[in-house]
Amino acid sequence: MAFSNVVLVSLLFSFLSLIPSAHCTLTLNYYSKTCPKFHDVLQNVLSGKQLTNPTTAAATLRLFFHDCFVNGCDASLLIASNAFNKSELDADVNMSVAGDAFDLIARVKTAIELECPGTVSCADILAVSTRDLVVMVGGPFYEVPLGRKDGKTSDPSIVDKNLPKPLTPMKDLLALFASKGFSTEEMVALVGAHTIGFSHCKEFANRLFHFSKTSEVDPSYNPTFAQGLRKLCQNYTVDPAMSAFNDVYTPGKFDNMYYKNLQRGLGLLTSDQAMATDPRTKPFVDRFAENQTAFFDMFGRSMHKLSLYKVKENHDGDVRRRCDQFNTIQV
Ligand code: HEM
Ligand SMILES: *[C@@H]1O[C@H](CO)[C@@H](O)[C@H](O)[C@H]1NC(C)=O
Ligand SMILES: *[C@@H]1O[C@H](CO)[C@@H](O)[C@H](O)[C@H]1NC(C)=O
Ligand SMILES: *[C@@H]1O[C@H](CO)[C@@H](O)[C@H](O)[C@H]1NC(C)=O
Ligand SMILES: CC(=O)N[C@H]1CO[C@H](CO)[C@@H](O)[C@@H]1O
Repeated sequence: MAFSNVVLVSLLFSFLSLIPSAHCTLTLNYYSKTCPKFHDVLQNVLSGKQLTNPTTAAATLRLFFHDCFVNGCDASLLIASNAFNKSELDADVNMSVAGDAFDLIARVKTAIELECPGTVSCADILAVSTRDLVVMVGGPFYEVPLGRKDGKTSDPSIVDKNLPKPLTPMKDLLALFASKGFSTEEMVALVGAHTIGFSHCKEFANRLFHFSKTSEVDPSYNPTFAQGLRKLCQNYTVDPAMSAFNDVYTPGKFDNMYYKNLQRGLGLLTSDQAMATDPRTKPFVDRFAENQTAFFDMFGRSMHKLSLYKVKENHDGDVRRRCDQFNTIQV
């Protein structure tokens, strides 16, 4: 009896996985015939760029996250505003550090257009570049199925409500991720991306200066860390470029140090630090801090899932000739 239940359950699961889903035609070997050198060409550009500009990996990872969360992984965030109307990019909460990422995608696209014109989408280039850069800085490998098309619209009015902010309350962060199909554990793993890269002072200055009536700095900061940040950010209003590493100990390495930092009050953003105390997220922070393999497994799985979020296929999209412009300028 117990045995047949097991068989039934596993049968049910295999049926469930046969139900066609939105991303059923994406495949790992999508370009194997049409652009066999896709991955070699991309790797070549990537490693050169990351070597000369070590901030590229973090910038690209963040760009990818924002592109996917705003109407799916369709490279619509790469569209530049034109004389006629504004694009998503214009509305994005601070893509100011992302210059390296845009430059990277443009370079990869140029190299790939020479090899196989009109074949590889910008959305696929962004998805694979992100994965390869994560691996390059020490993070986990995960499969990225291919065949995404590039979006035909880029709407600035939907950006804001689709992206999390440092002061978004935890219940709203959880709801935002849940609305896109991500569990609490998957959210905690994805935000582990903050193990690389940096944030501008204005994103956490509220925690450093006049935090509350009773406390100048946010008491959930480690006090020594807070004093260091106050020094670093003292001129941030006149020099808005001032910024701090998201992971103070190993800023350029993709590892689980981010979660260990949270346990010691070294989380940079309000939303980072909150994950270490909120009872819904704390168990995952503690597990990822303890066990890097557990983090890497969940991060890889969640990134794979993110890379499939609301992808456009076939006639829902294009293969853009340039990643920053629609093929026909729309007026
Ligand atoms: C709770 C949700 C999240 C919030 C509130 C948040 C917020 C932020 C903020 C404010 C910055 C600093 C931007 C700047 O000053 O230029 C940042 C940086 C960054 N975020 Fe997030 N983020 C979240 C989740 C994620 C996720 C899920 C990913 C990727 C999977 C991600 C990847 C990054 C990366 C890599 C950077 C560094 C960018 C760079 O160095 O250029 N973030 N984030
Ligand atoms: C411009 O407007 C059209 C029509 O509303 C829209 O489809 C397109 O995404 C908009 N953005 C850009 C940058 O052209
Ligand atoms: C802030 O500005 C003051 C006065 O211009 C300067 O002496 C100091 O070095 C600056 N601090 C930082 C961290 O840039
Ligand atoms: C760490 O996590 C991995 C993956 O979840 C698991 O297989 C392993 O047993 C864990 N290691 C420890 C020491 O708990
Ligand atoms: C939407 C938003 O907050 N944009 C800001 C991002 O940062 C730059 C420079 O710090 C500001 O000029 C933008 O207004």
